[in-house]
Amino acid sequence: MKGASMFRFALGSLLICATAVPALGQQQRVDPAWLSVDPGTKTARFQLIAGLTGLNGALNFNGFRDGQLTLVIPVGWKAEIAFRNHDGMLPHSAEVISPQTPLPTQPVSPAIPRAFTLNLAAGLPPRGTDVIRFIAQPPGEYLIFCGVPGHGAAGMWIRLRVSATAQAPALLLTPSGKAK
Ligand SMILES: [Cu+2]
Repeated sequence: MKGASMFRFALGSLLICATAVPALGQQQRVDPAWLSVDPGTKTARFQLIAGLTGLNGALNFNGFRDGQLTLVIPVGWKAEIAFRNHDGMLPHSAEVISPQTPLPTQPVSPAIPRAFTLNLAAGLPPRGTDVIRFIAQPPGEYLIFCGVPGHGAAGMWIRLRVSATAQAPALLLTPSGKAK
């Protein structure tokens, strides 16, 4: 009797492991090539790839949704974000906005001057590109958000931290969650 319940316990643990492993396997990895850093000119160059994978019906940046990826840039550095639409179907765009709940369903004023792509609402078509350049300031938490109506609110956003303490730009995995 005792042995049987122990066996069931062991079996239960095995089943949990068996289901957990594929879920972890699907976790998008950070590609170090996405971020390049020029300390001399204090420039952070980031490849922002809309619809990199099929996650969330391709409503993702670099394979991440709902804030699962955070781009950290030290305050005062130059940000150069090369946006590319990898989604073969839908248009996408990107803008830096303040964290807010609920998330807007249309483009809003960017939280940092010049931190937005062309055609925010209509989006850039498949294979479309744009480079946005801005100075990372003031310090704080921001979202990099797709402005095509409904996309950002459906999870198409990652985080940007303009940091007063970080010494260098970085890409961090962060828990998915509410914008604010
Ligand atoms: Cu989009």
